[in-house]
Amino acid sequence: MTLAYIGLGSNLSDPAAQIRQAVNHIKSIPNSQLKKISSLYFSRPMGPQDQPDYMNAVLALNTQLSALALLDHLQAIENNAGRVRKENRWGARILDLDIILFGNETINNERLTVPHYGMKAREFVLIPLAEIAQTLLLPDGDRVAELAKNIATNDLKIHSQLD
Ligand code: A4P
Ligand code: MG
Repeated sequence: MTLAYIGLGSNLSDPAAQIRQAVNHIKSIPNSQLKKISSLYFSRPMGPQDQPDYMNAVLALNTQLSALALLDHLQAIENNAGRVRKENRWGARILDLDIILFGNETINNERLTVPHYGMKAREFVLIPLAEIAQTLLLPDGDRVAELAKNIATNDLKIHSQLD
């Protein structure tokens, strides 16, 4: 069993509903159990500013799957939500599901970089993650609670509860 942390983001087609629906789909990933889920957060776009605001959340999933098998399930959920992959980096999306952490593993292959490459610079990842994992350490020893305390909030706000 591995405890994986998954970041959820949406800024199109009723983002709050997209995140809630994605949580339900994640609950039915085989050989896995949802352990914890953060609040749903309202967040300002990182990257191009000419796009709608986001909803973000982070959840903890206990899984017997490999990291790549988990990624396959998450990408199927993104595709079923109607996600269209575009060239523009950091652009608007119906649903983005990222593997933030996979146990204490460091993974670098053509499909996966774990820990997620942007996690330490993203308030919409660190703050929800710290909400559900106060004592968590990253593979490099950094303390999530400390990183979350020191990042600018950039207007990040709790919108509602997901559980
Ligand atoms: N991939 C590599 N590592 C991972 C990982 N840890 N988890 C690969 C998931 N996928 C990973 O993903 C492209 C490829 O990355 C996948 O095929 C997978 O093999 P993608 O989901 O198609 O691309 P992306 O997520 O659009 O990447 P991009 O454009 O770099 O976006 P980011 O970095 O994810 O940022 N502002 C706010 N407030 N909230 C947000 O959630 N999100 C973005 C997107 C921009 N601004 C935002 C937010
Ligand atoms: Mg992604």
